[in-house]
Amino acid sequence: MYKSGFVTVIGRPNVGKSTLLNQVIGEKISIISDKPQTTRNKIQLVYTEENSQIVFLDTPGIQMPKNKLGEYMLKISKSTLEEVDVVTFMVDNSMETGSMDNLIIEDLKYISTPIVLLINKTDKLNEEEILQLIDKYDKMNMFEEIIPISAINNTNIDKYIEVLKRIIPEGPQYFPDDMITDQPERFIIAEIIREKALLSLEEEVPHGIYVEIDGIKERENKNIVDVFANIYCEKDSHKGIVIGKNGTKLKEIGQNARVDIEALLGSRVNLQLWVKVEKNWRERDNKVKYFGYK
Ligand SMILES: Nc1nc2c(ncn2[C@@H]2O[C@H](COP(=O)(O)OP(=O)(O)OP(=O)(O)O)[C@@H](O)[C@H]2O)c(=O)[nH]1
Ligand SMILES: [Mg+2]
Repeated sequence: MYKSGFVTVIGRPNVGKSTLLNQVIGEKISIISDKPQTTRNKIQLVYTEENSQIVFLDTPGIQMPKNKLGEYMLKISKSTLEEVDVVTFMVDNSMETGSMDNLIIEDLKYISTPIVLLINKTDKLNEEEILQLIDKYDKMNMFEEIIPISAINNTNIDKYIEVLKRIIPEGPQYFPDDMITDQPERFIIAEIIREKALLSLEEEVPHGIYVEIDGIKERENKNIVDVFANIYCEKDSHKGIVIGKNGTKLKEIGQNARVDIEALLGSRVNLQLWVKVEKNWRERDNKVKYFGYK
């Protein structure tokens, strides 16, 4: 009997959803950073075994929207809840349930989809604290399973997969064995560049970044690929910050991104980055849509 199903992973920004899913599929597809709201789209990540296939949906962290981009992100995170076979709700190691977590929990009470709770970042907790947290969530009586994990250390992820394989229904293999994501190479390359920008930039600048791939060209007879990309920011003043003194910031972003893109493509890469300004694009519905968030 072949089993298959769709599993969405939701939770506050920064709890570790993308870290978990990269760990599960064993490749870095979803970008990760220590800044909230790293993931902006719904990304499918496919996990295939001999007798089962699980299609995971990585989603943007749920928070109160502050602009049009935020509204879009909230909508896609919530829209998956009723469409999937299992909802995974992830919280982190905080001993207090925050107000955003409480709002998500309220929403989850009204769905009929089975919910698995993952308590992540247990590498930061002792045994006693882990048991306390499990007990607290267990009393809510709404989770099919509660699993303490550490996404970064790969702790208990196998248990999570076992639980999912038990819950998902009999079904077909949706995607071929070797397919791990629905996202095109072009998207992953843009995301790698955005991740490196998140890594290198501080404060409000990284959240207003959008990366557009202008072209990917393989040079004839040479194992080298030219990648042309534009980094958009929201303000003129941000442009200077992204470029940095004597172009050092942009160079750092480019060098870090190139290493990852080379690993992804399996060839040498010549990466050309340009910085442009698209004033307050996150506030503008048509711009948010134009950039592909729809
Ligand atoms: N200590 C610890 N840190 C973790 C663990 N998992 C993830 N992190 C860190 O938490 C931060 C956020 O990780 P992400 O995977 O980007 O979180 P996310 O939930 O996808 O965030 P959004 O996309 O913004 O919603 C990163 O700095 C990770 O390295 C873990 O198990 N333990
Ligand atoms: Mg993420």
